[in-house]
Amino acid sequence: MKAHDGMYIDGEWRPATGPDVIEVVNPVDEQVIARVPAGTAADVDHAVRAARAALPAWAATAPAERAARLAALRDALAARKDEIAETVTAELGSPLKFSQAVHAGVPIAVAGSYAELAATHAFEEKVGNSTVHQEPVGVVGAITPWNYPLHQIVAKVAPALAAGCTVVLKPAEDTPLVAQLFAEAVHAAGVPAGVFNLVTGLGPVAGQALAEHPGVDLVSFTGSTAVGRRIGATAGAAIKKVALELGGKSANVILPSADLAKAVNVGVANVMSNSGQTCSAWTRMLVHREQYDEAVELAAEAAAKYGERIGPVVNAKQRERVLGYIEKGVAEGARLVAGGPGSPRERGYFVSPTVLADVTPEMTVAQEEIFGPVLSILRYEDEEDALRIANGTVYGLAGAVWAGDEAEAVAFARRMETGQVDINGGRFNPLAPFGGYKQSGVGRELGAHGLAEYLQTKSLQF
Ligand code: TXE
Repeated sequence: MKAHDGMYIDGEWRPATGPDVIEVVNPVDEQVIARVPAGTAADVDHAVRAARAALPAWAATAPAERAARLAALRDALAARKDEIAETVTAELGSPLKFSQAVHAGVPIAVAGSYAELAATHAFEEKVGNSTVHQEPVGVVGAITPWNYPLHQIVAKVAPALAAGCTVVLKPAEDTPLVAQLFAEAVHAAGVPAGVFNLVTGLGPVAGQALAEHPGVDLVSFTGSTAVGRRIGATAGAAIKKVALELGGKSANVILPSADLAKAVNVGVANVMSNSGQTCSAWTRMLVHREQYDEAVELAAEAAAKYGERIGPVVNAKQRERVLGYIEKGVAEGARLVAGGPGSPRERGYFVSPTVLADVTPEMTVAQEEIFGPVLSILRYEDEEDALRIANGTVYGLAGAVWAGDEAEAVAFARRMETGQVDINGGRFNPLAPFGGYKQSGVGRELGAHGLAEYLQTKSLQF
């Protein structure tokens, strides 16, 4: 695939300062499909300087002008929707239909939502004898993962631009191609030079340099808890703002009054989608003991149907990690009812859609994020027990509740320690804030709450 051999800095593609490259591998056939430059601390420094230089003018633009640029960005992405889908399919391995609907469709919708929010948000309001101004935080360092590669970028860059911030993006090393395409779309949208900058590179090199750069005012990170903890500590020491979107171990609570077959089928689909590489995936299904055996049977059938329909996981390391968790689950006493740790194909980083039954709350597979197509089904005695299990991990990112009566589901959802809950299935809403309770993170993405992360307030008293 075609790739730029430089960094997008100050409105142009500039040669990288170092000789190192990153090989982009197609996870379906393990072939190298492109090479992109591995950025150095010097590249990061150039990008941060460009973003700082562009900040005063961009921060001073009228919100309507920023809204117009974001609308142009949405249109530029929409015009290249097929290319986005093909690029994500090539570097992430997801089926093309899914790439079109989700990997391309969702970020286009999110970009559009910020075009509207930039136009309608009250950046200034009167409070008694004061006016309160919302001003951009400054230069944003955005570090994104590979699982929803374009969505993760847009969910940070669009609100940052809407707020009047400038940005340096360090995308995941596994999926840099769609990030380069995004930079082209930003350029086509007429966003001024320096407002958005892209440095491809390795996490511990370019990512760390960006997180530690004194010219960055806010670090927005999505990825592993281990790296997030480090970035949070670095930001804390520098008294720098930070937004962290980390892992999850979300509960799918099926109350006895629910439509069991529907809840199980949608629950399985939710976990297998994107080969399980979704931080908000409902990886723990909680079923009442009297419905447990039926639910396990339904889930095993549903998972078996996925067979060849899901793509591989992103790389060999993730595959080993996921298979290791399946083995550990079985070793700790879980019962394998679908899939397993074997290789479904000779080539590619595939993992069979896997269902583990008889999982108990203290097992590793019920506590740690697996990030693969693996569902754990747990048994509960009564509602209080279900709530204890649902809230019994260090995470709190998402979840689901199913009940015959919506009000019953809502009452349960309100007691869950988690940032987002789908009621009887739910539907994606690009305006709904997304983010974690507990160790799932700090801050929110999407909608007005996502915009607020990139704003700071100043009050003038009269
Ligand atoms: O994440 P990393 P990995 C979880 C998931 C997965 C695990 C490992 O459980 O199995 O994390 O994935 C950059 N300083 N999630 O290893 O390393 C890196 O280059 C600064 C959950 O891929 O955290 C990439 O751009 N940056 C998740 C980004 O951090 C650093 C999505 C994420 O990579 C860095 C992905 C450093 N020292 C993984 N080291 C979610 N919440 O959606 C790495 N990076």
